[in-house]
Amino acid sequence: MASEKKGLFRKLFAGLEKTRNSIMSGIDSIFSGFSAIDDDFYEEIEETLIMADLGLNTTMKIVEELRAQVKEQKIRDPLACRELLINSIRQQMDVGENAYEFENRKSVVLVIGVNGVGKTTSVGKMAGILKSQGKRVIVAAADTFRAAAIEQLTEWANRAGVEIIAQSEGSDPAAVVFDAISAAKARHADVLICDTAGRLHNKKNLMEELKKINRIIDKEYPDCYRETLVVLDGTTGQNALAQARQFMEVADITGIILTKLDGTAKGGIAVAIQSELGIPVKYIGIGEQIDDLQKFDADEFVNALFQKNTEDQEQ
Ligand SMILES: Nc1nc2c(ncn2[C@@H]2O[C@H](COP(=O)(O)OP(=O)(O)OP(=O)(O)O)[C@@H](O)[C@H]2O)c(=O)[nH]1
Ligand SMILES: [Mg+2]
Repeated sequence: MASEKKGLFRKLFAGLEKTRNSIMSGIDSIFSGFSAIDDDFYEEIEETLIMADLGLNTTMKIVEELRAQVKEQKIRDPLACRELLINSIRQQMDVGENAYEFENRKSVVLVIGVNGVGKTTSVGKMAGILKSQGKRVIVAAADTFRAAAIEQLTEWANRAGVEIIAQSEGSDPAAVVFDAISAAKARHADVLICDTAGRLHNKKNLMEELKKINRIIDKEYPDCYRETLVVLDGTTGQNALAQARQFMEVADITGIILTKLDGTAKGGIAVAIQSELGIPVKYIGIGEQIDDLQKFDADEFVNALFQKNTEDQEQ
């Protein structure tokens, strides 16, 4: 168990390399480059955090907290601020409850998000994780927009070793969900995960479709535990935050899946999402393989961001 945990951390650490390099090189040069804690020092820190996509509001909160701590503890040496800064970032990420209740209930997980963010991939990976925990999982191909989308999910279902419910291209997504719910009930599935389309002509259509799917679930499976996850592409930085806000307007979002953190220096967006939206990031994608999805742990995330070398990891 301990070694499995270590392995997961090593992967997270590797996945966050670009973000870490961008934040760390900036932060460390500030800590070593300043001999006194003054306004310039704080400004440099602000700039570095904003560059790493923590966002303006979150950065301001973090630096405010840092200033307060420095004053309270009468700290004079910039180097002594390093731990304080890390703790302040950690604090901003705390959204309290970060539950995975759906794993232990009869549940329906709706996976939504705009075009190309990694919905289908994440559905596949999540199915794989749950299946390996011994759960009975069904995935629903409710993205009926393109035949390729159904094929893609079928491949993922095979990889994960789970059942898939699909209809033909162009059929009504809500009808697919209806079928999938019947199957989930008949086969006593633990978790039903629904992939959806991100490629509708406009926002209104997309939102109408989500509403319709939600109505079907409420009506046909009223006692199931509901989870609605928005997938956001980490490489899009602040844009991801804007997308999350739009989905919050039309659906009860219970969590975020933040993907493609392996390819970006903008991983700080995870901090901004938790701090500014108050919605937990539940999973992060750190690669394209089936085991490249991790449950998100804010502490580990901050550790992986701020640890410098692999020796530190072994502790
Ligand atoms: N590097 C990396 N690539 C990812 C990750 N998640 C998804 N991808 C890639 O992103 C691309 C789009 O992923 P999809 O799962 O098809 O995205 P989608 O949201 O379902 O896209 P549409 O159905 O077209 O809206 C694929 O090439 C995936 O392999 C990740 O965590 N890391
Ligand atoms: Mg898709």
